[in-house]
Amino acid sequence: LFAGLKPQAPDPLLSLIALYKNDPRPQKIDLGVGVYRNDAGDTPVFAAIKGAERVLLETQPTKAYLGPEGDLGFLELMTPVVFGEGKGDGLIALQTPGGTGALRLAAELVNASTPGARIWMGTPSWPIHAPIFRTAGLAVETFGYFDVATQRVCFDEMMAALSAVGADDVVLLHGACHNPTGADLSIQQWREVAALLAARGAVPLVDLAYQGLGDGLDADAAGLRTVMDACDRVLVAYSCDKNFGLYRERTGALFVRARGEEEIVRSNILQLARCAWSMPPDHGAAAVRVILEDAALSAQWRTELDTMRERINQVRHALADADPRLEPLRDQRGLFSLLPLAPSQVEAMRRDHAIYMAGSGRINLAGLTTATVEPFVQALAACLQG
Ligand code: PLP
Ligand code: TYF
Repeated sequence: LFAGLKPQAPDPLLSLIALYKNDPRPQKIDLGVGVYRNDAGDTPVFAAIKGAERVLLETQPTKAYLGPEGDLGFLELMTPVVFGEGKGDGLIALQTPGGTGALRLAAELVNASTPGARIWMGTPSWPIHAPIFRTAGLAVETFGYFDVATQRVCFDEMMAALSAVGADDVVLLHGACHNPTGADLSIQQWREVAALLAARGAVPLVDLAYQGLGDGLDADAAGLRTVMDACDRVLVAYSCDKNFGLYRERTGALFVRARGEEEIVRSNILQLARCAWSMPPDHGAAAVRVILEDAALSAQWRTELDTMRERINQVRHALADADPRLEPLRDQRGLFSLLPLAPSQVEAMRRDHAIYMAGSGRINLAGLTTATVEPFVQALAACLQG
């Protein structure tokens, strides 16, 4: 029965958790998995989430099944956060197990309609994107998105590639805080991409996993909203796992605009979700709903998110101030930047300095603290020279 299975590599990012844990050196620094950490190096539960959990503990009347869409209040209250006040009418919305669940469901939906449809994505990208799409049956096409040496988006290359996309092709776009590069499109570039996709009849799939960690909730959704203004068909894979600190609670949503085809699309999404997980896990979305229903908890959440964002951007400034070679990181956004390191240099950082980062040279800036910026910059300088 299992003879046909091929060996599979472990998740390259999640494998770093164990590697780091098993390193006995006390000065070790974890810049691996994309989890926010405060200046003490911790990832505490948001106070707003704790508040919402207290409310749920006292008032939740039942654990009986919800419908297949998940928590409707969560979806309704998240819609203006994502799409803007008064926007998002007519969208199909479904709660999913994290942003990953939303990406997989979006890919399954496309494949159910057009088996083997093409999905275009810039490289580098989150290493899990391509396998998710291929597992769902899609054909992945790539174009160069980011030049590591110059630390810039290759916008001309991207536009040249996208000018060849066909009607009904899907194009993956990172909504904000690009993983792994931190390099996002400017709003002018978003307008050009949105106009091109609309003109060609291609369907954007916007992956928004870090709303609020870059420049703020509205600013980080500006690209997505530009796409919504231009295109009649849009897929949005959304994650609450970073901006509500819910990670293991697996909280996300798929939003779909399918003008004129809402009913057939909705029924297919429900069928696909039913055959995958039936109903999404409740707790994270219920906590988010309780926060968004309550003015005080909402204000507390926004303040906590502001604090996270400000700290990440402070680390960016500290790195850029400490070494002119890191100047490009100042204007990048979100948890990640991609350093121009060869695999041997990434290995040397780990072996000689106990600094853990993804094999690609990606660092999670939130893994640095006021105390560790300096040793990190010195270790990096040694590896770049060595
Ligand atoms: N998309 C991107 C770009 C990500 O970095 C992540 C990472 O967590 C996800 C999607 C998946 O998010 P979740 O943990 O909610 O599944
Ligand atoms: O890129 C990251 O580090 C985050 C966390 O399978 C993550 O997106 C990594 C791998 C994975 C799920 C989440």
